Amino acid sequence: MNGVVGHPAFDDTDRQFMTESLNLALRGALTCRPNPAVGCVIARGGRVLGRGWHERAGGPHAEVAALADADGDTRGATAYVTLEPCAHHGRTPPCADALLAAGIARVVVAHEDPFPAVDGRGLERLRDHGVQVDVGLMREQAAEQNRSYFLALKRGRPWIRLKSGISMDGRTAMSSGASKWITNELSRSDVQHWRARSCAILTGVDTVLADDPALLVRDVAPGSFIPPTRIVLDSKGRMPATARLGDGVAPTIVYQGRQLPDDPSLAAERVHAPVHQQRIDLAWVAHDMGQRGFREVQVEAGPRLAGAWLSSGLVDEVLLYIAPCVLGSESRPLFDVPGPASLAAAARFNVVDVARFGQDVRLRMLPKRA
Ligand code: AOF
Ligand code: ZN
Repeated sequence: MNGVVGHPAFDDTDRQFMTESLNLALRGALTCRPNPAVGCVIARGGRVLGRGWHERAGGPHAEVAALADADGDTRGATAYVTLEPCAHHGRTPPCADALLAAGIARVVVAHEDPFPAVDGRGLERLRDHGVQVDVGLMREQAAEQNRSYFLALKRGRPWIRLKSGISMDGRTAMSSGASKWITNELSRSDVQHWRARSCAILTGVDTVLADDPALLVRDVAPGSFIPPTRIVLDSKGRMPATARLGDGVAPTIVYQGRQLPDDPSLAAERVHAPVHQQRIDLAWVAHDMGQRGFREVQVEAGPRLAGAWLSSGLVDEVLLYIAPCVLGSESRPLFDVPGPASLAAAARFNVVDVARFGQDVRLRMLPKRA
């Protein structure tokens, strides 16, 4: 079916195969970074000839995997791809060329690829060779699926998710610092999946000194994800050499406000970061994490650092596990921040998802941006 240029018409078969491509993309979502998750279905006459997805950087792209799965006869077929096929020689050769060589007649794309080396060139190359290219089918779903990839290309920093477990009165720990446990086992297990999809888990040195966390991923099959880097913000150089984060089990980075000599007993990369008003510059850290190819970072921090991220305006998502218990007014708040000047000026969020884990409730929220 030919649509008006810029407004292609899609039918139910198109929607069915693009839905399948989006689902295929998910299979690589935990292993493909820093690349985007991409799925591809090759079909002809309503029949699927091949399926593929991008599993890991350096490995075949989704289109190449789907062509290999089709194993031969793909002349005149349609390829359904969740992202614009690439036109550049990266770690692998261009997918646009592979589709042309396979005699694909039509390519349906969910979302353009803003990667500078691609950025429309993939679509152009296909069209220049007489392939019908229809763009925009299930575009929102594709944008959501690779939201951190798109954000990183646009802003040069990762998607930042703030995660916390709180009591029903919004508290994260007793005044003594005790916090094991406020939320239940089911909630804490769910957190592991959010860790597994993160490129890094970030905390403050205060949390390291109080809890000595390992910030590893449990309850998720080893090998099914890339172990996230552990990050500590340490403005005054208080990171203890004996911290579990320095055990070498997963990579660790310490952003420190002071230039300190390397301590060989701590298996961590030390990065000297700028400090403003005795606090590490979070925008600088976000940019540095972006330079490292980090796409999604989960902040699991105490009230001061969580508050600083909130105030920075760099938080993209909040994941809150609420347990039905009361910790009282002496206990620690979620955010140590000055209150707004007026109710109208309060930071507000949209709740995009509510889930129950036994007696706990999980809220997923996105900031309302002015
Ligand atoms: C596609 N299909 O399945 C993916 C694409 O250097 P490479 O080979 O790792 O390529 C990385 C870039 O390729 C990535 O930034 C993005 O622009 C594109 N990803 N393209 O045609 C795929 N994963
Ligand atoms: Zn490609």
